[in-house]
Amino acid sequence: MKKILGLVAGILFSVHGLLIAQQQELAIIPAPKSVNMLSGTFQIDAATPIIAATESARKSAALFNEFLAAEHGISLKTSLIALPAKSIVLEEAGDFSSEEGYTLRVEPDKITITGKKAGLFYGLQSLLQLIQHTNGMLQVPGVVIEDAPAFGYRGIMLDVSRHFFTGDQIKKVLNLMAYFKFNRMHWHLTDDQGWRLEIKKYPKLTQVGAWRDSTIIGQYYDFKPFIYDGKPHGGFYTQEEAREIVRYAADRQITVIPEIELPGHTSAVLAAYPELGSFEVKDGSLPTGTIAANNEKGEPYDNDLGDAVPGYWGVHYNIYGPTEKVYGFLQEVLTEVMDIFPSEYIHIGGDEVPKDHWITSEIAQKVIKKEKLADEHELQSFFIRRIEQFLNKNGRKLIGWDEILEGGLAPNATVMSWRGEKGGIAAAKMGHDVIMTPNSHLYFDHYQAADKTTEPLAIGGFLPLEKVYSYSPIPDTLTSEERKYILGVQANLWTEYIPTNNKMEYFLFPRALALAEVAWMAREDKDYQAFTKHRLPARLRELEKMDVFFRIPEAKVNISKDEASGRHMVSIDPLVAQAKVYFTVDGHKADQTATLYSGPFATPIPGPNQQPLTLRYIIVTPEGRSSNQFEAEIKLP
Ligand code: TNX
Repeated sequence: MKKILGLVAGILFSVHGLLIAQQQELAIIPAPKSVNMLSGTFQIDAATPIIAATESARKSAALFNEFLAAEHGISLKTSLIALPAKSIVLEEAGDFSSEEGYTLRVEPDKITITGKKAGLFYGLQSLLQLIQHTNGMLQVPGVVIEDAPAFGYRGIMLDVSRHFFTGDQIKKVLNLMAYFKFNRMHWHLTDDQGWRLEIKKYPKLTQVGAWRDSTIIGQYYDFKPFIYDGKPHGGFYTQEEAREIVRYAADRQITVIPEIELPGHTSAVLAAYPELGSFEVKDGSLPTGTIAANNEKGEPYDNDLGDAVPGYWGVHYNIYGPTEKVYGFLQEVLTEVMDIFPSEYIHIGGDEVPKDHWITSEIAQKVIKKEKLADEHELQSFFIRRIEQFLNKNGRKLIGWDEILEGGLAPNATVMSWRGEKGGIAAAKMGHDVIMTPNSHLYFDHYQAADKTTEPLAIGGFLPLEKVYSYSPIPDTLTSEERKYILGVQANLWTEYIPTNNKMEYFLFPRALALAEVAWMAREDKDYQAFTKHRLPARLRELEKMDVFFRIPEAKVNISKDEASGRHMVSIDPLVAQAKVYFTVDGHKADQTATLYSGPFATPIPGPNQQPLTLRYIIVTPEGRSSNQFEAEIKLP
């Protein structure tokens, strides 16, 4: 009897072990909150119906089908009513406990996803990530997943002003964002270097403001004076195209938040309408002594004298005048913006506003006196409050960069904390909502390697994957009451140095996958080792099939001493599944002529007083893309 019990226990134990092993094999990013493996698998084939009774479930089913067709070459039929056949059932449950959460149950004869509208969509994304192509069959392992996000705001900001990107490229990114359960796309539509949204009342915003003659080349400090490429650059979205993006995003449970910068970052606007600046334009020109061709410090914009949309970066001095004319303009612009974007939030920028023009502007100084404001900071706050009142009256909420705290925060404003977490902490303590997007951890325009010469030109900084992953949006210094104001996180992709689609994808991925886990998972559930062991390699392999030009990350390299031989053992595990590794240990270049890695190897026999050796390697993906050459030091003996 004892023996039998022992045997049963043994079997149970090994089944349990197997389930745990499988559990770790699931490659869903972001990893779900709770996973329990079941035995058996569900096989998807062309005869498997999707049962979807509600309209939104059918919409999500259609998108699921699009993905299946593109990646696995099959398309399923959707039925309104349950069928006797084994099927995928979408149960839209109005009383489900969470808006975005879902339960996904996979059994050999039935897959059931339960949740509200967004939850069903997310359940389907998880299901897509569970599908394994084995022996020509599409298999889904038996499992029960219960899942819900840690944060309600999971965003990525795309700057389309510094460089314009087509609607198709925006859609490609939206599609990927949805797949990893992001729900906000913050669209930075206006800045000094280009205005990108058609405004019917002010056609020159795009006729003039969307185009520049030339763009600076290289890093900002590479050439003094600057060198320009001599190529016109520009573009904009018609209102119809913007609406199409909004719809496309909404189908994927993403809200598009438009940003219309004020009162700074307005050179493109003032190139089109110089009378909206802080100085009076008389007879088409500005007062003498205030004009500079290059818009240097303290100089107003003068369109007639050759100022145009600038093609160089940095903080510009042009700002709106605090006038009724400007408020009227902004209200008309925002009215058109609100009509296109149903988003509750309207982002008004508010960052990096040098006050020099207001200091020397008679118009601005008069307002300061009349309104009894202490200084130009209070004038900015006064300006933003006017805009907030207008947005609130129209049922919208104002969100701005953390500089909107300076001179007094508008009463209902939400703060996007970018200069670290300071602004976010201050706002939360004042009872304002906060989105964390610190430039220490979430600026995706920063370099991905410490040695900048190995990477494509970027703005600066160093933001490796692991650092993104390590971020936690809730500062320890906040009380539990104050923590509730931290609504979530966002990465910002500024595009001064990102002019192509490939480069956009290179800077977004794989860092966006790390951010997906930061945004979705509870802090205590995150685990970088688990993330990089199986989930990331599987997803990167898939991203390659989806034609995403992600950066191929450094492999996991482990160097440990083998006590018996006194030599070191080196293992190199790439973070792209099925990728090849070629390496050298002789200090010379690694390319595809080098040794093909086939498993852990012993380091060379050390000579007397052996100096450390350098391991060099490259990673070549299954489709043949090669990584940068990476290095690691091997200390001997
Ligand atoms: C600061 S972050 C800016 C942007 C730049 C970015 C470059 C913020 C609100 N303003 O105008 O593009 O740095 O990293």
